[in-house]
Amino acid sequence: MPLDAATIAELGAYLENAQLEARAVPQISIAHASADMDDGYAVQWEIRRRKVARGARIVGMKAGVTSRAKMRQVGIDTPSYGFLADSYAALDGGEIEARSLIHPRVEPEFAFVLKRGVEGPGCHVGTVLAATDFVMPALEIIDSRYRDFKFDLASVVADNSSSARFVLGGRCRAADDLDLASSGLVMEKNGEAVAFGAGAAVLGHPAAAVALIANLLARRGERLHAGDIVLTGGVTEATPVKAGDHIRLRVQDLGSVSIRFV
Ligand code: 0L1
Ligand code: MG
Repeated sequence: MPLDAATIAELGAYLENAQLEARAVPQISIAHASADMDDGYAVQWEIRRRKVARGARIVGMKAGVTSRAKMRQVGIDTPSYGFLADSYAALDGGEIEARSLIHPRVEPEFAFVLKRGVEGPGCHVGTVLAATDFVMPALEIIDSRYRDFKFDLASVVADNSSSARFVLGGRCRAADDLDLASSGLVMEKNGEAVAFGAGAAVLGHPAAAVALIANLLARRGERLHAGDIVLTGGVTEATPVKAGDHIRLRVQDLGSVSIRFV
């Protein structure tokens, strides 16, 4: 039986407060063992509703767990989505206060910016490429609100797929100018290369992650919109960071993007 409306509201407040106070909490499935992925999305949309009611703008979406490396790291093999609020954006070459987060990790990603809305079901790589304005390199900073980064599918979906911050940078390029599946990337932490990969690690092609989000959104009668930023998910496993760390991502043909944790 799905979680009732009062429980969804309570869990939305529980997880959003944990985020705002940078405080780790037990995963929701401990108290709600029957919670499934749909319950998780109901809680995520409640968190989104709370933020929008307080004036937040939703600037796009993220795909989570779209590469084998990420699936192995978190022990979940079902991709998911989360939303990006305006306050999650950090400037390329800028700083993020580590103490505003619980236990941040950074992932190398591609960002698509859409010029047209994209709607499922039946959305595919071609639909996405035709609707894409440009592609950029992106760093996603994830921060599970759960103790020790431990969760199951329902819990992580409820927690907005660990969404916390993101940084866009480098060059904006038309997607059809690039062979994104073959695009290589290197992520450096404090000048040392810590992660290597190529676009194909993300569901065969990063645009497939955008299509996946559109198809999942369709189940709720929702869609991606013109102007949305869409992060396609970590190409490699996520790297833990702390105050003092500097991360730079270099992507073939797309330049670099960096952030410092202070
Ligand atoms: O962006 C991601 O792939 C994260 C999704 C949630 C799982 C995690 O926190 O690593
Ligand atoms: Mg990610």
